[in-house]
Amino acid sequence: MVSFIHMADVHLDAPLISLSAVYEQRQYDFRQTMQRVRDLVIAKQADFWLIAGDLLEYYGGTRTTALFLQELFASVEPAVVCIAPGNHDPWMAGSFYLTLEWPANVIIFTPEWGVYEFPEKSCVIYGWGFPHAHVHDSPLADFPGKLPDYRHHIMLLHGSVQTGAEPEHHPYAPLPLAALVQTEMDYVALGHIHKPIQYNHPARGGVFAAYPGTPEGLTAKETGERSVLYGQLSDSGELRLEPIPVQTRQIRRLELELGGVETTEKLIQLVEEQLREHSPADLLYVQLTGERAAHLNPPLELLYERCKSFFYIHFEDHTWPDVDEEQFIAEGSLLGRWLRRLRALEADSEDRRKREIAQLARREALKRIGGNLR
Ligand SMILES: [Mn+2]
Repeated sequence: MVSFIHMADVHLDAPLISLSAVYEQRQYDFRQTMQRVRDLVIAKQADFWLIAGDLLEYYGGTRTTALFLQELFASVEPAVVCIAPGNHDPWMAGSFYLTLEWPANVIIFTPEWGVYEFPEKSCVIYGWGFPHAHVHDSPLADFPGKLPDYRHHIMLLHGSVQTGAEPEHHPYAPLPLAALVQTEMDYVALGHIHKPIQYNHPARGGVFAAYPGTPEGLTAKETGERSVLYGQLSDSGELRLEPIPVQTRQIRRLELELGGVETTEKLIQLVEEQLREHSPADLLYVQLTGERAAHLNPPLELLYERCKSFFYIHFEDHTWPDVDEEQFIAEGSLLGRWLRRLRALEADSEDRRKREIAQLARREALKRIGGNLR
């Protein structure tokens, strides 16, 4: 049996747009998550710690974080740490992969396919790394083939699996699913896609390739529990794969419908009730939605002040003021003429972006009008 912990896309030292106020703490979170993964490698006595790229940002990655990794990796010995550089941490001049001396139990794959044999485990690990950020050809075209005389074959790779259903037209390191199948691996440990995806083998059935997703939410979209994959390959070649949550904090998105709320006090009450079930340690993205009373402009600054106990909270006002536009337009007042022009602008906009801007302007107008209604 061989076992592994497979992770990808932790993106250490990445710029965190919109999180500048908590940047240092958040970076510490990401490193703590790495420590949690390290603890898992040790607790499971995994043979391999597979890291499928986008580990430490090439641009912005710091020496101190690289040294943190160096120490972390040394601490899992005799487990072997395997890294396949991705588009955010390519194997190129100036990378810490080349400038630092890594512990003896660390393998870093390069733009030339690497094949590492572990005879005592009857296992071979194959891998490839990005030479620079913009690779748009399949690295599988140069795959040297699988070695004979070994029981287990594992591939580590950063790239975009292509099943034919992907919307992306110019993917990074495209990996046609059929070509992946042809490599005859027992398992392909993938990185690049930030959500977990598993691929079944078309002939054998069962999972043979997977993306673990990010271990710590990087963008507001990466909500909920974030995991690494614990894998066991039995001597008969059967794969058991188990996601294990490792995140330090969870990102949560919630919608708050403001219909029927007419006073700031009611609004605060509603917000506080809804937030009660969430941990103050999480990152919350709250969208205020629905058609709301025209005279109540959501007082966001006040909400932020009231929600200070949360590690990070972001409010976005998507409500629509319930001003009777028709009536204003029919009256022909100055405000009515303003609304009519904004509506015409919206209707005449050719592309989506212009239409959205016109709509935002109309919403802003309604806010001003609504705020002054008696
Ligand atoms: Mn990537």
